[in-house]
Amino acid sequence: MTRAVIAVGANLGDRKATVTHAVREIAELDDVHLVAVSSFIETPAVTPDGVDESRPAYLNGVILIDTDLDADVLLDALNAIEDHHGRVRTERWGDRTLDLDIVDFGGQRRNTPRLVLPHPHAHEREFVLAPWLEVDKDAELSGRGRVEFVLAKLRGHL
Ligand code: A4P
Ligand code: MG
Repeated sequence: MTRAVIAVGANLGDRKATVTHAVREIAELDDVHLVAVSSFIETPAVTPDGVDESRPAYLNGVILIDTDLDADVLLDALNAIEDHHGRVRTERWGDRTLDLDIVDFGGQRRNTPRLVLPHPHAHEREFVLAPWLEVDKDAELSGRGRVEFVLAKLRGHL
């Protein structure tokens, strides 16, 4: 059994309905047990060029699961849920009805074209770290340390 952290984001359509359905669909996957769901917060869109207030804002949150699936099988299942919500991949970091990223998978490190673990941008994203910390006070980001401190550093408190 592996504890995994999944970041959920949506910035198009009925965002609240989409994230609610997505969480339910993940919870209903075989070999997945839903452990916790964070609050969902409204966050300005981040693009490779920085924050872009002209784009629709995101609703972001994090869920914790325990799973017997391998990380790449879990990713397939998450991609299928994204597709089912009408996600169309056009531009990188573009607007999307639903984005499901594996932030952490039992602390594993992986660097393949399909799957990078932990998620390469997790440490620089308050909209990932804050909800994660909310559901796990002892959260650790592999290679970066305690999420509490990574978040404090990001906020300029350390
Ligand atoms: N992939 C590799 N590692 C992972 C992983 N750990 N979890 C691959 C999920 N997918 C992973 O992703 C491209 C490919 O990444 C996938 O095919 C998968 O095999 P994608 O979802 O198709 O494209 P993307 O999401 O546009 O690209 P990328 O680089 O994954 O972007 P991010 O990091 O997902 O960022 N602003 C706010 N406020 N809130 C957001 O949630 N999200 C993004 C997307 C940009 N700006 C945002 C937010
Ligand atoms: Mg993604």
